Amino acid sequence: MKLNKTTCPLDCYDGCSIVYEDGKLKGDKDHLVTKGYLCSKMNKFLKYDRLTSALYNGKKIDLQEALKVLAEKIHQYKNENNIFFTGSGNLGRLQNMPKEFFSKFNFTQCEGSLCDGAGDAGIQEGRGANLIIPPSQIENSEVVVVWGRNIQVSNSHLMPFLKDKKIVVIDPVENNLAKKADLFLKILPRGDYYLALLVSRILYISQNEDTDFIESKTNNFDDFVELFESIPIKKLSQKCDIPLEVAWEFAEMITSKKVTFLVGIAVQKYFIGHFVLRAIDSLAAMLGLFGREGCGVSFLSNSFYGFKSTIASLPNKTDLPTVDFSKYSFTFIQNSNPLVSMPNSKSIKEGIEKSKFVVYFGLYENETSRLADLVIPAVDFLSKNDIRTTYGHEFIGMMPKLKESECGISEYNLTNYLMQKFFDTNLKNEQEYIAEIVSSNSFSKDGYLASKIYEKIPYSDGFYTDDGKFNFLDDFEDDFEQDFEDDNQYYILTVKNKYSLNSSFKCDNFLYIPPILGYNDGDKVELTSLHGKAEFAVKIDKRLRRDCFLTYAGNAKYNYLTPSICSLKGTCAVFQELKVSMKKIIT
Ligand SMILES: Nc1nc2c(c(=O)[nH]1)N[C@H]1C(S)=C(S)[C@@H](COP(=O)(O)OP(=O)(O)OC[C@H]3O[C@@H](n4cnc5c(=O)[nH]c(N)nc54)[C@H](O)[C@@H]3O)O[C@H]1N2
Ligand SMILES: Nc1nc2c(c(=O)[nH]1)N[C@H]1C(S)=C(S)[C@@H](COP(=O)(O)OP(=O)(O)OC[C@H]3O[C@@H](n4cnc5c(=O)[nH]c(N)nc54)[C@H](O)[C@@H]3O)O[C@H]1N2
Ligand code: SF4
Ligand SMILES: [Mo]
Repeated sequence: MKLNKTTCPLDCYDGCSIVYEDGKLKGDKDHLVTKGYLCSKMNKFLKYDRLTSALYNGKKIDLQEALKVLAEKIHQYKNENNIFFTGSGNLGRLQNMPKEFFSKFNFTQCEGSLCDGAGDAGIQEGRGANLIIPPSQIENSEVVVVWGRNIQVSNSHLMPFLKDKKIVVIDPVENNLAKKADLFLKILPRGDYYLALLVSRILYISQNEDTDFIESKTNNFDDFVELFESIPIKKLSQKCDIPLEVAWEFAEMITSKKVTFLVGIAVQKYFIGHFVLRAIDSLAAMLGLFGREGCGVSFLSNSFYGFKSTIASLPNKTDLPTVDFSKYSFTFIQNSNPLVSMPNSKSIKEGIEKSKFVVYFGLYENETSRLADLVIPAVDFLSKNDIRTTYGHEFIGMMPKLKESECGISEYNLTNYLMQKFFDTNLKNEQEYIAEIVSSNSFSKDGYLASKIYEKIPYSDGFYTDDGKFNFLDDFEDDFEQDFEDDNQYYILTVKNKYSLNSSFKCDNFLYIPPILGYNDGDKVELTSLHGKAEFAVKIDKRLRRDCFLTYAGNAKYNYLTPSICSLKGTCAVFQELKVSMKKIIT
């Protein structure tokens, strides 16, 4: 790799390879997947306003002073309950570096996910390990089913790989890809589990299942059949709001073809999220779609699968989606904006306010940094050494240091400062941490490093379960609807936006509603859920179903409506496990 190449650090499927030249970021034309172009966020990355100074009680202080305050406060609270909270603003593995220090002081870390944990848990139950289909394999598919993933916005570098395929889109929103698709299923939000069962049932009725694959490579098929036969077919159709004839058409399109299902996080932002991925996997397994060229189900992978790192983890754990900051005396928040990105913002705000001393370590001023006692600016990915993997393709991204930074400090240097101050010792060299990750699980592919797991077609040697076989879904429970009996109740979506990356960059705070409700752009409304209230300005959006509203991730109000609970499996936040009622605010 040339020395001026690096990788986009942002939490995104694409993990773009970047060339840094003459102070500018450009796409790397040699990279097989990301092919020489960057998205608008990365093109403007160097222009966004940054934290330029450390702050203590709201006043600017010198970085060295800030580090001294940090050390004093750790010393002061070292025998109390303390937490290290980190997010995904930068996906570099060395973001974990401070754990090397905090592990020596009994700090707590969060376990679980704000993102893909529920789906990941479902996939692991069926397949034993959550692997993607590499884009080079997607290229060999005949039919691509885009299921709750907004490819053009959240995963745009995959678009060229979908050329000339039959496209099916399953989404409550008629986005641009849906408009051009061969088949569009405008599904009821949270209906994906039922659709997967409905289509499985149709395939079974029409005897289109792959009996050889089922017999030799799977367990529990009979239980799966019993499960989808236990719900009347009409009810399955109602629960996803997809007419039977459309479901038949979909079943026909995916029979005896090379089919890839590209599944996004939206289908699993629910309490039953793990069941949804298991049901989609079971549908695919019925068709024998695993371990074959151009076939399979690709969700967000566990991209670190097979890799090893010796960076410490912390002795105490708490569930991420429901973390209660008020329990901790010293709170260290890094690489995240929990006040906007965590569910139930009201309780997060109260918790952070109650914690005795809060440090914010990040790149940008934001809702969370404004609540912190001490703010420490980080340096960006160009000014530190790191490495990342990504959940959208098999390549590893090296992120060497390419320039000095005028302000801020890296996670490695901050940790090293604390190690010296408290223990008079140094961390091992950062290149050693990186080298051990690389050597644990990589191979050379087209001039780049890739995860060894993808040397072969995923699952071509069997599944990663105890007996090497796929486990069909065999049980299910769901009592969501019983909480919502009156009609003034709408589903509400929170989806990714082109111009923001979660709560970073240019966020959109509008509430999008369907035209049929008779509102106008700019009207002010109050939404109420079982968990909270929030006010929004409205925009009319013709792409929406009549029973469904939409907001974008990073909307500063949305999480005032969401529940502080974890998914049934996978310890995942459930950002769409709610319905809302709407009231116009008369001014
Ligand atoms: N530009 C941009 N790209 C990003 C991000 C970003 O913030 N901005 N964030 C990154 C991150 S952290 C992640 S996790 C990924 C996630 O990216 P995606 O997996 O694409 O997830 P979402 O944007 O949440 O939703 C995708 C689609 O699902 C639809 N949808 C919503 N609810 C349902 C449902 O119940 N069923 C079905 N079938 N569809 C539904 C939405 O309308 C939307 O079109 O994107 C990454 N890429
Ligand atoms: N309403 C709603 N909430 C959501 C979602 C949603 O769709 N809707 N999506 C969820 C998902 S999928 C995810 S992944 C999470 C993401 O949630 P977060 O991980 O909180 O991500 P961001 O909100 O983008 O905040 C990232 C912060 O990291 C900091 N940062 C960036 N680079 C660096 C660095 O190199 N070093 C340090 N120290 N800091 C850095 C920046 O200051 C930035 O403010 O949000 C979840 N929350
Ligand atoms: S945010 Fe995603 S699409 Fe944009 S440059 Fe980074 S990896 Fe590529
Ligand atoms: Mo995410």
